[in-house]
Amino acid sequence: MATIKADKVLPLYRDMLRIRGFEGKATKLYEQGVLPGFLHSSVGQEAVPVGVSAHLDKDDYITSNHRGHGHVLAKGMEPERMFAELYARTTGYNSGRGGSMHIMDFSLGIVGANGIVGAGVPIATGAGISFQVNGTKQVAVSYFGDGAVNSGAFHEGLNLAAIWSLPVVFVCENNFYAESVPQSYAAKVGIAERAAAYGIPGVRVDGNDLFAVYDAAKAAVARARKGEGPTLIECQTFRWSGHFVGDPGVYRTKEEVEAWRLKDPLPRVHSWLEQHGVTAADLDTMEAAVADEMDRAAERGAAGPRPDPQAATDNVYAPEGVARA
Ligand SMILES: Cc1ncc(C[n+]2csc(CCOP(=O)(O)OP(=O)(O)O)c2C)c(N)n1
Ligand SMILES: [Mg+2]
Repeated sequence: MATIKADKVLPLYRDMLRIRGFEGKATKLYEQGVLPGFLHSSVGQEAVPVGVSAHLDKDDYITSNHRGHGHVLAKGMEPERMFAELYARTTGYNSGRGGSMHIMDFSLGIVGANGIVGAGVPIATGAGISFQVNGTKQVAVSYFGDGAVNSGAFHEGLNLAAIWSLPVVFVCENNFYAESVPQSYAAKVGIAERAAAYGIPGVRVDGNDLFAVYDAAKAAVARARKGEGPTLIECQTFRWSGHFVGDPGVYRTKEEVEAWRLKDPLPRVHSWLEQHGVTAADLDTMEAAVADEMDRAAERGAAGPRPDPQAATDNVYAPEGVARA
């Protein structure tokens, strides 16, 4: 039974629509060849960051991974500056230097997406140490995939957070594949079960069910804020696209992908809202407004200036005269 109140669900549905809208627009632009780099779409996984971020304040931190557009949108990033970043424009969140996989904004508590699988896990643990030392009530969330749980960084990050009861929530988006490798091939034990090895709670939820994610995250964030330590949440979900946009995805059957598309997280919330008094017309209006927002954001994002090639090494080397420790 979901603990969420009806008036809180509408903005969460909007957040899910915005993630889907952003990914859809970015995918189109990438396929047209106008966005540089690689693009990893999170379509199909929208319920996870929205259900988690519902419990986070602006000064809480998140670490993200290569499939992170949803994580950062749900934490408060604006699509226009995100598109500018994807277009490598100076008006992007990181002056066009980070791109999709290294986008960050400290003022929003987004301390980094990360292209290195598993690398965000100990960064969140480190944030947890700083919150504990400074005596704040902040919480750090680390989002990572099923591919990250077999990395050393995952083990070290969870173990340290566990022994020091750090305020961290570890959120695994188990979409059953790491590139082409099925999760069942990569490990003999389940993901939530691993929490027992660290002596912390581990829960497995339907990651396509906003309410299930919301409830699990609520408990985990509350526990972290009370100083009771970390939780591992395994959210079972699926990415509809290939690993990256353009991946032919020969390692999955059409039937498997289709079965997961039928478990689309968005219509579930749509039906719930209709059952709780929101009209289909209002939802249509919201959907159209989000589509329009993404079109405008992409257009404005693309309009920013390109970086000056002369500035390529700015922020790479310390200025002359700065003493080295
Ligand atoms: C340390 C490291 N090893 C390998 C890679 C190459 N790589 C990029 S994404 C990826 C798969 C990640 O899978 P998962 O963590 O399940 O996330 P998903 O793509 O499914 O969201 C791999 C192996 C990398 N970026 N970093
Ligand atoms: Mg995966």
